[in-house]
Amino acid sequence: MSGIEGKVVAITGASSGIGEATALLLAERGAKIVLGARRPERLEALASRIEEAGGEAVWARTDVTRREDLSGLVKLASDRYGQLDVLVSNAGIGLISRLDDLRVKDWEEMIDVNLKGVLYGIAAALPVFREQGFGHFVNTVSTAGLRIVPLQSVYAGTKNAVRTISEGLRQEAGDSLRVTVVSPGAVRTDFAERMDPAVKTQIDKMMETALSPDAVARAIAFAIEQPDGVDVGDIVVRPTAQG
Ligand code: NJP
Repeated sequence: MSGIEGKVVAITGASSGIGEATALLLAERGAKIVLGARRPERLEALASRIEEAGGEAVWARTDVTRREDLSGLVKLASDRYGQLDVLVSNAGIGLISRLDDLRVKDWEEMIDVNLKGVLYGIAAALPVFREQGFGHFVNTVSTAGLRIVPLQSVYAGTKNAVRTISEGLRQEAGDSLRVTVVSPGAVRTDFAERMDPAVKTQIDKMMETALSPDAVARAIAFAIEQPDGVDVGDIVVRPTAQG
């Protein structure tokens, strides 16, 4: 028995990249997976892939900017599997640009997805975790918040807000709930697809040495598999070559 087998794990941003890799790894190790993202066709295909490999998965179209969608995702876990052990709040976007460009709509979108999306996850899962007497929040943040560089200030700000809230949550959580933040460095995913072409060239260069999303999935699995009394608080996973 691993510390993952039988756990019910809900994952936002499960339709691609780190979320998808995490779903596949945890399912392979015996977790029951509840998949959330906005693209149902990708979630349906991923759930089928997990089931064909002998695992268990359900999915719900989930836009993390809508509080009721997070409530629905958590309810799906409880209705289908009777509990929720872990919520991985992984959905995120990186619309990076110079502040001078005043891309205020992009700033707002990052706040809505990266910050408010995680808060809505906490609002949905915390009462359930309290009622159960156990639960684990895993929030995907970023090395962008550890080394602050031009273009990434609003993105890094949303991620560091989550880092701060996660630490406050950990302190309030008491001895029965666990809280983990995972900071990926450059990871080869669809993350840069929506970036401005000028910025994307810079990011594409970073992607030459980027990690496979499996590397982050393994870090998340490490946090989840620990015995109940062990809270892995903060994990940084970046390419050896990243500055
Ligand atoms: O990127 P990608 P990653 N509601 O684009 C979902 C952080 N990170 O795996 O809704 C719900 O493949 C989207 O699904 P869909 C990053 O900040 C990455 O790299 O169907 N879901 C997709 O599944 C993020 O927090 C790097 O479009 C929403 C997922 O989010 C996390 O890693 C570096 C949504 C994004 O998958 C996963 O990103 C780093 C919404 N409103 C931190 N909007 C990196 N890749 O280099 C988006 O430091 N999604």
